[in-house]
Amino acid sequence: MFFGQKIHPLNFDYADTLTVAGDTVELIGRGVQLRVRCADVAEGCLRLRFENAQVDDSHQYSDAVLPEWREGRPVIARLDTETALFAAEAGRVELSTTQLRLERADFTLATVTAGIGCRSENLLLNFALSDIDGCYGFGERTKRLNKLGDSADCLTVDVVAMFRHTYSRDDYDPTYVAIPFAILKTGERFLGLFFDNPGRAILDAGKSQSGEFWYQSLGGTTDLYLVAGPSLAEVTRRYATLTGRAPLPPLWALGYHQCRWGYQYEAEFRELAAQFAAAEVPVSALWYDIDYMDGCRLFTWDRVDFPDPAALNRDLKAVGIRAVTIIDPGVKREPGYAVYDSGREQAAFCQTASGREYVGKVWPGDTVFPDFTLETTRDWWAGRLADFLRASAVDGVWLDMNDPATGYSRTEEMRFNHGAIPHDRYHNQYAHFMAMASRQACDRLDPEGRPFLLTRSACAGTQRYSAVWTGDNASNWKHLRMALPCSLNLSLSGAAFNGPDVGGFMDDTSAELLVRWHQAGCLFPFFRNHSIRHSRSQEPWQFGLEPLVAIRGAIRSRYRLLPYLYQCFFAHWRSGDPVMRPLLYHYAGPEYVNLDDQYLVGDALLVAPILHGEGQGPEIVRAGVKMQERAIRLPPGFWFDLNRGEWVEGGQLVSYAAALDELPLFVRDGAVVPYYAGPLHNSIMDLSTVELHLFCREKPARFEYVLDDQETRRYQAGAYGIAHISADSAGERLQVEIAESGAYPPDTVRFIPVVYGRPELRELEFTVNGRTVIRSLQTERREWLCRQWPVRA
Ligand code: MIG
Repeated sequence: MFFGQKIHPLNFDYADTLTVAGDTVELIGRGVQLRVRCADVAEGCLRLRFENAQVDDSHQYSDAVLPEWREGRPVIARLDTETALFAAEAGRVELSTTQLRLERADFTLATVTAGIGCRSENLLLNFALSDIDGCYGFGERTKRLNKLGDSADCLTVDVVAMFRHTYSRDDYDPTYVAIPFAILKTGERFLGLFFDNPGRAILDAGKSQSGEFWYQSLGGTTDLYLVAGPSLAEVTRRYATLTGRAPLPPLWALGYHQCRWGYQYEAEFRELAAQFAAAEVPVSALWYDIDYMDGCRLFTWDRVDFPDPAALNRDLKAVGIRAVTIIDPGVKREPGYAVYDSGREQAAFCQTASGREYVGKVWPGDTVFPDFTLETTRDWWAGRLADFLRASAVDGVWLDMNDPATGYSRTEEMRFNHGAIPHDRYHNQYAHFMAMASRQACDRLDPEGRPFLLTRSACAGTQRYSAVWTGDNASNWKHLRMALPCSLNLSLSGAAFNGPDVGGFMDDTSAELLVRWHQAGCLFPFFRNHSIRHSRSQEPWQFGLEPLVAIRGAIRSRYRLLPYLYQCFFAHWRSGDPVMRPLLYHYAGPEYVNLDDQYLVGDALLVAPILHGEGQGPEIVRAGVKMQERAIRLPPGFWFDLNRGEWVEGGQLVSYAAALDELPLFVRDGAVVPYYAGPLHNSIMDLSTVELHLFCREKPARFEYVLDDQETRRYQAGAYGIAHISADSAGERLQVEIAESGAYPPDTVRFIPVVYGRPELRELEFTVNGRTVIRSLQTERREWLCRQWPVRA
């Protein structure tokens, strides 16, 4: 089957009889023998299991759903004339021979008349899209935020290697990540459909047939989870409950990362650290791409280029720069090479149907692939990887080529469990199990600390083990533009910790593109500059002073806002709310349905980057300065423009012109933004003093600031506290109260208020854990994006 092709609904077979026995409904017809069962899983979440008798193995291979929800409470089916009824807690399901109907107080969804079909081992679920006016999720995708009228092939692929001709386009499909999750919207009510089947599947939201939503699986057992809203936030949170949330990363991983394919010598890394220092640009990690290895052999270093990697990495760490190395799954097939030999001894590698080691061809030449689905292999891998990380003082793991990429060697020959399990059962989950095994390595290395892993490929649930980057993009404006909806949908699909290659990976970037990409990307959950070998270098200083100043401004803004970002990650871990959100996450109205050229970070920051270059869109010249112009949708209420230092009234589309060093960035009225005001020393950041930027024009502000050690996993055992912050103003006085509670020693963080209020505010009453200080508000000047404007502290 080619990409983009679907199975015509008329090529499916449909049932004509239905029987009910206990919790099982059976649909039978020519070419159809389908068992359907229903279970209440979690609150607001029910599962319909579709077992097609023509699939020779009905085992559910997916690891997406957390173990605690896998069983569920079976719901007994009742027959009512021709229709089977499941009265589940999370909704009422009606099933006839060819039709499915779900009813909840807040959402009704039904298939079309011929809505459930089978075709050998394929399954079709065909929902009527009546009243549906938006569709989101779909994992990592190109194109726009709203997937109505779009389709997705859920098959993980090394995109550029397989489809060279697509690489600079912005409409290719598939991608590196497969998450068959769709969020449907009708009016202001949402419902999630998670088609849990790790095999290849197609989601088609009215592209091939308008008014119809097709789910087509190409094999295996499908569990359809209905994930209740009614709000988008509730759907997203419930999906995160079901499949897991990203654990907290170490603080350094939220900083700026510098990567490039082609960094090759120890001296280059030392030079980079010096250049960052000279340019006064903070950087939290330097990355080693494949060139560090000895002939691309895993867990080795080229000892000519890197005589003492551990010493190098320790030196970097001493100045606050962490080291991350790329780790590919492919092991060089070379008798005598210890990793190969020991893996072979353990029967750790994937095999063909007849039990030969499956061989692919990737960077090291002939390559074998660990079968990460086996616990024994994960154990072996974790040991090897942990030893490597320890010996070379590496802090983070970058998992690439795990789609899996096998070169010219046909991937389907790669089977699992010693050749017993066909490839497609685990194809989309290859990276997932690799990430699981690699996280295990980090756990061994440091059972107390927080690992940082980044993966290219992923499926539903992989967020439990690793962050995701969106793969090989290109240095062009279309790809910059596309990065926003792509990361937004990925965020709605559970992968909260994600981001693109900033600056663009392939082709040569330009000064302007590099600047705008840093501005657009500096508040994404993951922020890394990366480029392909032989392309134009794109470190922040590569294009001279003016671009450097602008890029530095964006990067420094991120560091200033790091405490806020950290809180967003903590909030994600607690509630499942993504870090990066489309506006429709918080605002109701048709104007937000397709809005994807601006985004929110948490619920307070609105980022509306410039996404076009000179000569490509509206621009003006003001006082001799060239500016790019765009429209910004500001939701109702007041917004503080952090770029210009002034309040703007929302509820309107504003036109905004931004010079090269300007990023349109707004904070909503009623927000508290924790801010780091100390010295910028790469990843070294002391958060024992935090400024609280209080945006209180008309609205009271509320915030829960989580207090924890920012380093260990003790938070998972509840070792954190919460500082409940409230700010209310009356007349000339602003009253700020902080009350700490929970399992963290009180008064360990010193909070300093910084007020953005109405002009008539004169006095601040500041109470921390019952102690009150009253003082008058004075004006001071502050740096933000390298601009100066007054605030009151
Ligand atoms: O075939 O390691 O997406 O980030 O620089 C290319 C080299 C392999 C693909 C990754 C890219 C990385 C590159 N890798």
